[in-house]
Amino acid sequence: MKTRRSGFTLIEMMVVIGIIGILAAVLAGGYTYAVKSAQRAKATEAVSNARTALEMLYEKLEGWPDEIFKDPRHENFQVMGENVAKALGRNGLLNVNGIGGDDKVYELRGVDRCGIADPWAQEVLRNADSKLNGQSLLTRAVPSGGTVQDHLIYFAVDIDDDGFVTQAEGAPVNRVRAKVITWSAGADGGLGDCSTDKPKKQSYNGRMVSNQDNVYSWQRAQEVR
Ligand SMILES: [Ca+2]
Ligand SMILES: [Ca+2]
Repeated sequence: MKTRRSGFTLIEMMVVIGIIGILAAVLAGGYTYAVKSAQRAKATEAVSNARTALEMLYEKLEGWPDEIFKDPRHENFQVMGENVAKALGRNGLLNVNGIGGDDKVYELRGVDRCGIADPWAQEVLRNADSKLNGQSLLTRAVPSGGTVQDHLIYFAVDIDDDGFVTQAEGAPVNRVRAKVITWSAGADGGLGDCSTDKPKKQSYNGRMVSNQDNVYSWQRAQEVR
């Protein structure tokens, strides 16, 4: 006489648990991928808006204002910091809040709101106490890597009007056929080597960063090697 089985055997249970585990991993992976690509799309938009605003500034003033090259906090590299925000705000090209007020607080909030910081930093800035001064916001850590300062959008312009932005003019690659280029170091807040599409990690401020997550306003076809 056959005995009737009820319930599941241990092996059946283990198979089911295994399948649930695999499904969960696939779904979580898909979710992470979706979040990452949404962040990247936002960064591409922010970088492109920054480039357009700078191009419009050039058109409006028929040249580059000195102040965009002179940000006292970022002497040796070009980031879209407070002076750029001011220049764009004054010319109505970006909505910068609080200019003329307590500038250290409001300019950085303006930078946040008008998208001069990339999306990874904007998330930190949105949650930050607005009473902190600008300097301490700049050194605040961003979860995906680096500090807020590493996540401001970079720019370089065609200073000598020859139709190219070159390395000497601040481009991170040899030369690009453009009036203005802008870029973000990506989620990790460090540029890595921009001259190659090959995945490359390198040390930046004591941590490893990648060139794979960088976001550029130009296409590789615009580059002259
Ligand atoms: Ca040039
Ligand atoms: Ca990077």
